Amino acid sequence: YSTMSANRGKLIVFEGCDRSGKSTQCAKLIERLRKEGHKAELLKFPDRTTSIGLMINNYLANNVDQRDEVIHLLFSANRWEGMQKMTNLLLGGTHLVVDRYAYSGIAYSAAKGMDLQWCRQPDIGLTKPDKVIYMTLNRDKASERADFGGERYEKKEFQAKVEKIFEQLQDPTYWQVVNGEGTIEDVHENVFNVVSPVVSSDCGPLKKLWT
Ligand code: FDM
Ligand code: MG
Repeated sequence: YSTMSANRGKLIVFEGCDRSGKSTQCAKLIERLRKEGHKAELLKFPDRTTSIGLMINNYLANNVDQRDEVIHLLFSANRWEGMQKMTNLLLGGTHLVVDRYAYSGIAYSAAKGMDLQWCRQPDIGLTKPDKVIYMTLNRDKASERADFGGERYEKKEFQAKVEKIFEQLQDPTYWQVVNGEGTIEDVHENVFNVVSPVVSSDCGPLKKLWT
């Protein structure tokens, strides 16, 4: 078991508000890790390709409404249904770069006024990231980058609430804040400086949230 964990892939999660540059940086990081000879896969939550993901997509597109509790549990279930694949890849030595995870689940739901401790429960036991890169961007700069689309949650006032919750969730033992301002290349260098020591170290066996 220890041999397996010594060579396991690392779970790197990107979090942050909309337009902070997560998706761009995830793609850059994957490219860089592969160029340096690592096995690396990109994952994204919500994963809209599953049947639960399709329900989430319909909710985000405002095609259907759901009770806050229901959509919260669907987002969590969408992570749980990906857990076997993730575990297999990690134990097989593939690094995973994940665009959003359980922290988005809590931040967006709690920003609606839901109880934070209630929101945390369904994700207890998911694989714990080895590093969370929390991307920040001044909200005025974020709205300059591109217009928000029509999806639910893509509103400036709501994003401000989400940001507040993310700040409460930050855990300095495995989170690193990366400022999303600057060129894509400059931000990527900052990201890589954080990730590089993580992929080359022995992080021990996989751990679980929130223990
Ligand atoms: N979101 C994302 C949630 O509300 N809960 C979650 O658990 C996750 C993973 O879904 F507004 C929100 C965050 C965002 C929306 O995300 C869709 P993408 O990254 O724009 O696809
Ligand atoms: Mg979006």
